[in-house]
Amino acid sequence: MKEVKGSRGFALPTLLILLSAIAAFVAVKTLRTFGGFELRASMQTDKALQLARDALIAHAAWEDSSPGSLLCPDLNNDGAAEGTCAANVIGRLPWRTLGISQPLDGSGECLWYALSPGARSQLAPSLRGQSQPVLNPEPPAADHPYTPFTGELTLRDSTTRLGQKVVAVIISPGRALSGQARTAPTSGCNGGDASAYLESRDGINNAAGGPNFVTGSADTAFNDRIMGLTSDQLFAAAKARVLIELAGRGIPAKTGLRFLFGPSSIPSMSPSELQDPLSGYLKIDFLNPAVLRAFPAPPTPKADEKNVDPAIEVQEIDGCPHYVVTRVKLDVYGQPVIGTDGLPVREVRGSADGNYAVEWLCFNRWAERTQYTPIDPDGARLNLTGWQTEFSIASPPRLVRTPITPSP
Ligand SMILES: [Ca+2]
Ligand SMILES: [Ca+2]
Repeated sequence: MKEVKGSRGFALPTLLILLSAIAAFVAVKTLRTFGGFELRASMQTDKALQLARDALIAHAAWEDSSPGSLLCPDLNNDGAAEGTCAANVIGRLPWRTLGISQPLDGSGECLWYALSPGARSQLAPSLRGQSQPVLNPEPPAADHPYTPFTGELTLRDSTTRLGQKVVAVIISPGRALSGQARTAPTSGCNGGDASAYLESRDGINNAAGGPNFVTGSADTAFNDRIMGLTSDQLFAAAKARVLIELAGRGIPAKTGLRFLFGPSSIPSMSPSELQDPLSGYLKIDFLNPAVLRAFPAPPTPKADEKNVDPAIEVQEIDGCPHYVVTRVKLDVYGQPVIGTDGLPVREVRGSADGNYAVEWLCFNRWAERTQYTPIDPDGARLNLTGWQTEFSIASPPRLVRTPITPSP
């Protein structure tokens, strides 16, 4: 009994100490696990935002409307971008159209996305420099002013109180906060409108669709995290595409300057005649029929009873070519209208379908911002800030990065 008593007397404090130690261990472990969970969620959000941004940049570089233009958000929650969208709409990231696996933030939510109205790829290249911004971030030539494209959205950091111009924003909505009712997923993402996901801070409501957005540290009233896509990031990739289209593709050369220098171009041009002697930039007249033939043109449209003798013609807008479809004008009886010259009168039916490099190169003023060096006998070197390419009739363009060196 004594032994038992003695052992019980020893056991109780030991047990208490042991229990306290276990409690402390569990508390520390729980805190660590919770902290680790938060950290992992935050890293997952960063990863999703970066994947989305990279995919948008890659898509914009190969956008045929104008390199650097961006696709519309997904407005009906099916993962695919809408073909057209109004200015300042916000929707979900169109991950299916971007060709990536669905990026989810640290709380398992789909990402939201909004873009500059002037960056929408639905806008015809011929509107650039007219009613829509020129999609070119480089400072303009003195004789042809435009505003270098920096994006029309402003992303404010509520912590630093600094704002920056961005072309697009990608938003991690975070978990639902008090008052936000999200519905069950119907097609991959949870349902509900933007206000069920995005909040306001500093008088800026992220759910409003822009042009102002706000990011900052999370609390109980705000947990959106936004990554901006700057013009610099966007065009670092898009400029490489511009140089490839200018130089020309195919072996043997089928398009671009390489075609223009070659024997298939009638007349062919000599590399030395395309340099502006004063500025060293590329000097090319995109309205010159030989130059037009060096770039893909729309196919001749099909004829029917309303479209008599349809043809592709070039309309000049501000020194640039714009492809339109023309046809014979018909009177109310369906008979050709004859002009004073005795020939059928023609009318413009509308813009030709599709996007053509010769249009977006000209309307976005890329040639006049590209440094050009002829290389004998049939090649040249092109430079845009950050990129260089050399090519000849036989050699397709080889792209080399040219880092910006600090000025002395
Ligand atoms: Ca859609
Ligand atoms: Ca939120």
